[in-house]
Amino acid sequence: MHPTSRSRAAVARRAHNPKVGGSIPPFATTKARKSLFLFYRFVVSFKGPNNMKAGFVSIFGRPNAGKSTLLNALMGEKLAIVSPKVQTTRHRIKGILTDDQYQIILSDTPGIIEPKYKLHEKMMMAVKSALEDADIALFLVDINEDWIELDDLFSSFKLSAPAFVVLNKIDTVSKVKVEEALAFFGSKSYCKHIFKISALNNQNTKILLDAIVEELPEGEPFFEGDEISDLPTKFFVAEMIREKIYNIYKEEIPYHTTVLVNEFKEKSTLVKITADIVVQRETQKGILLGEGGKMIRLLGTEARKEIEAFLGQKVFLELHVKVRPKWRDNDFMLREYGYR
Ligand SMILES: Nc1nc2c(ncn2[C@@H]2O[C@H](COP(=O)(O)OP(=O)(O)OP(=O)(O)O)[C@@H](O)[C@H]2O)c(=O)[nH]1
Ligand SMILES: [Mg+2]
Repeated sequence: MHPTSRSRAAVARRAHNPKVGGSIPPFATTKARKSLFLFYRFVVSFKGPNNMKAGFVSIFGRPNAGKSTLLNALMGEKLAIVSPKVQTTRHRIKGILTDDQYQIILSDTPGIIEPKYKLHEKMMMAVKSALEDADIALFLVDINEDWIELDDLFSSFKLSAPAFVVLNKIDTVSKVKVEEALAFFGSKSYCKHIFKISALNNQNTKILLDAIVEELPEGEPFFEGDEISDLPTKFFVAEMIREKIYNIYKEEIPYHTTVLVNEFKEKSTLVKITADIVVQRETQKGILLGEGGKMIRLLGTEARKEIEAFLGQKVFLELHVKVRPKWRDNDFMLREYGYR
C-alpha cells in the first residue's frame, strides 16, 4: 500500500484519535450519518439547486472477480488488499473519492459465498450493509465466470438503486467473447448500464467513473475532503500483514488465519507495532513459524516494508502467533478480531 501524503495524513490523524484508533468502527456510524444527511438534503432541497454530487457506490461480485482491484483503480491508490486466492476481503472497505464536483463513497465488499462458518456470515453481513445503502451498485463480473450463475445471483438482489454491470478482466479474453457478454448482461432488467474494463490495467475505468458521477444524486459531501477512508490505521496495518500471509503461505493457511494489531505506539524515531497472528491449530502455528522461525521472519520483513511505505515512518514490527481453536465460529472471538 502506497497512499499519497494526503491519505497518509488522513490515516495518521485517525491513529491519534483514540475513538477510532483502537478498533474498526461499526458501520452503523456511517448509516446514521447517511440518514441525517438524507434529512438535511430533503430540507435544503427547498432552498434552491445544489450542484455538488455525493453518494454511496458499492462493488459486488463473486470471490476473485477483481472488486478490490477495482476499488484501488478508482481510488488511484491501494486501499484494499488483493491476492490471486479467493476470499481475500473480509470486511466492507470504504474508499472516499472527493473532487470539486462530487464525493463518491466507494465500498469494496467480500465475495459472495454460501456461508460455512460464522466468519462467512459476518462477511455476508458486510455485503448486506453495502447493498442497503448503495446509491449505485456495481455488479462486477470476471468475464471468465459462469454467466448464467451470475445472472441468477444478480437477479436475486433486492435492490432499489440502479445497477451497472461491469465486465472485468477483458484483457484475458477475445473481443468476440466480450461482445457476447455485453449482449448477455446488457439485456437483463437489472442492468442500467454495462461496461467492459480491465481493473488491473486501468482500462476503461475512467469511463466507468464518469458514468458513476453522472448517476450520483445531488448533495453535499458526507466526509471531509481529505479523508480517504473511515477505517483506522490499525485496520490497514492488519490487512497488510494478512495480504503477506496470502502471498507467502500455501493452501489453507490464510483461511485459518486472522490478524489483530494490539499495539501501535509512535516513538520519537519509529512506530512500534505488535500484532497477533491467530490460527486454529498447533500444526498451523508450526507452519506459520517455519523451521527455526524462518517463515515468520520472512513474513515480518515483507509486512514491515509495506507498513513503512504506508506510514512513511520506520517501523518495529513484533509478531506473535496464537492458537485459538475454532475462532471462525466463535462470536466472542470474531468480535474481538474486528468482525462485527
Ligand atoms: N488479468 C486480470 N486480472 C485481474 C483483473 N482484475 C483483477 N485481477 C486479478 O484477480 C485476482 C483477484 O483480484 P481481487 O481484486 O483480490 O479480487 P476480489 O474480487 O477482491 O476477491 P475477494 O476479495 O476474494 O472477493 C488478483 O490476482 C488480481 O490481480 C483484470 O482486469 N485482469
Ligand atoms: Mg477483495
